[in-house]
Amino acid sequence: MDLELSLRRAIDNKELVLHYQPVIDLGSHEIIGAEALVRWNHPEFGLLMPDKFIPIADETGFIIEIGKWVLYEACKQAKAWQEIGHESIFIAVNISAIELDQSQLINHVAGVLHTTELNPNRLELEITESVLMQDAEASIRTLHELKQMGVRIAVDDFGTGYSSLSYLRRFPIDIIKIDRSFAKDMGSDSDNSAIVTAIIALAKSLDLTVEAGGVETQAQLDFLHKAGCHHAQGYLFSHPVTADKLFALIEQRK
Ligand code: G
Ligand code: G
Ligand code: MN
Ligand code: NA
Repeated sequence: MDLELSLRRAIDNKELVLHYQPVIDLGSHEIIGAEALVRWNHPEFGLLMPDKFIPIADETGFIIEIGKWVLYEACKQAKAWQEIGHESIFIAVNISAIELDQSQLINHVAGVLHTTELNPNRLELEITESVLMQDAEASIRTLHELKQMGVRIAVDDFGTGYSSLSYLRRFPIDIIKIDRSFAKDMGSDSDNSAIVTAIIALAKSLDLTVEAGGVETQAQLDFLHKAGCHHAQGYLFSHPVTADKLFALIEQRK
């Protein structure tokens, strides 16, 4: 069975689905947003996770089509949540290297915001630190165009790449997402605790919002709260879930 061939038909056959993982505000403990994470409901293999097909999609260029679909679905869903009473919910969407690199990205984003009527500042685009650094000058130009539309930019997997502080200052970014690998041992007397504390201080000195990923325990949450982290995500709050389940969680935590 050729995944590449069936991937081409996946969108038309409505086999792609989005799951949503909540983002929690550490001050209010409310759900303030969600990250859209794509899955492929494969007719033979069942629910496939992105690591099984995003690399193929990247190689074949099909990621452009998938990315367009994800952006549209995610913004439409965010608008729906807003219309049923959660006006300030934001949606975060992951953008891969190939998507960032193509000249149509700006037009796609503008088109989707127009069609869905989602407020641009309720859309957050997540780009990994290493992707941003591949061609830093080109990234800076693209990010400036996105910022001009009012979209917010998050640096994903922060701490795993090699961005220098001087570069970080030149990127027009809003949010730093600390990579989930740093959550391990957090709170105990470990290197990870020191790194997380330093990243939070750095983010604050640059006036950025800082979000921690991979939070699985109350001890990790307590540490982050004390360290002044703004937002968190992780299995402690919820795994990625369907849109309906996410809505129920939002209502529950209010
Ligand atoms: O839950 P999880 O297995 O969904 O996500 C694994 C990885 O796949 C994450 O690093 C995430 O950034 C990536 N990913 C998930 N959804 C998308 C998507 O819609 N587009 C892109 N480019 N990457 C995604
Ligand atoms: O790289 P990115 O942050 O875009 O991808 C999110 C990925 O992280 C998804 O695969 C998601 O399932 C996973 N994830 C989210 N929360 C946790 C967590 O608390 N622990 C672990 N181990 N993985 C998580
Ligand atoms: Mn992400
Ligand atoms: Na991440």
